Amino acid sequence: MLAIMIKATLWQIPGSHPCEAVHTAMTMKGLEVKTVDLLPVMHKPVQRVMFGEATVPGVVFPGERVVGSRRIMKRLDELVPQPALFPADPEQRAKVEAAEVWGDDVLQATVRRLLWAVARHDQKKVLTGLADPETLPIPLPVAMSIAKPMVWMERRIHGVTEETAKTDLASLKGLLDQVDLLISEGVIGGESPNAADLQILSSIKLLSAIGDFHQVLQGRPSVAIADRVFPKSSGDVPAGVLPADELALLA
Ligand SMILES: N[C@@H](CCC(=O)N[C@@H](CS)C(=O)NCC(=O)O)C(=O)O
Repeated sequence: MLAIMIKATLWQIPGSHPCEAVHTAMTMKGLEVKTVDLLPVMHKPVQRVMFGEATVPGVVFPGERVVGSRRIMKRLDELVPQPALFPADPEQRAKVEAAEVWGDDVLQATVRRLLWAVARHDQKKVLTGLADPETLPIPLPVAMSIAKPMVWMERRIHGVTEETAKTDLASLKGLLDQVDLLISEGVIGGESPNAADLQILSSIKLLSAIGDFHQVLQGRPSVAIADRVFPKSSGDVPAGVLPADELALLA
């Protein structure tokens, strides 16, 4: 039988964890993927016009536009059932869906706030370490010239304050323990990544790009699985951006 390849365009911020999750899911499903690469902050008006919501990822499928990583994962499974992103068994499916919701609402959001919290100490070091010149929509020196207002705006958009930075740093170990628990229970970490794997491990992969998080991540099974599911580098921000009092909160 002749398989028809579905063409779809992912509107993304390169390196954004939910965008990486969706990109990997689209590739797993064998879609022909094009990307439109946007800059943080500037993506908001673009996405609002394109998708009616101001966030990435958004996907243009033939004849329809879907925004939000969870909605996109569900739609992908309807359009191309194999390999499945959700288990057929209802009990297993419920567990994967619950883990996916936690991965989106709690882990993804915390990792995003942490990223901008770390960046507030050294915008250039963090953004240079995360940027991939191949997918950056503008030349790196131009991006660096607007790094400070960009990080300030992102902190405002996501409500990153001195208080949230401290609370999030102190909560990270517990969140990573929760990921380890999901692996030990077999909800994530199986042979073929499910929607919860993609949602959760894309956050772990982004965290692992930041040197100051290496110690709290060290030896965790989630790091090796994230590297398997997302083999491409997520960047390299040298350790030493966080001041000692904030680093201590990770212990
Ligand atoms: N949790 C949602 C939203 C993702 C999200 O917040 N993406 C960030 C970039 S990583 C964004 O677009 N932020 C802009 C905003 O919140 O207005 C999803 O997984 O699709």
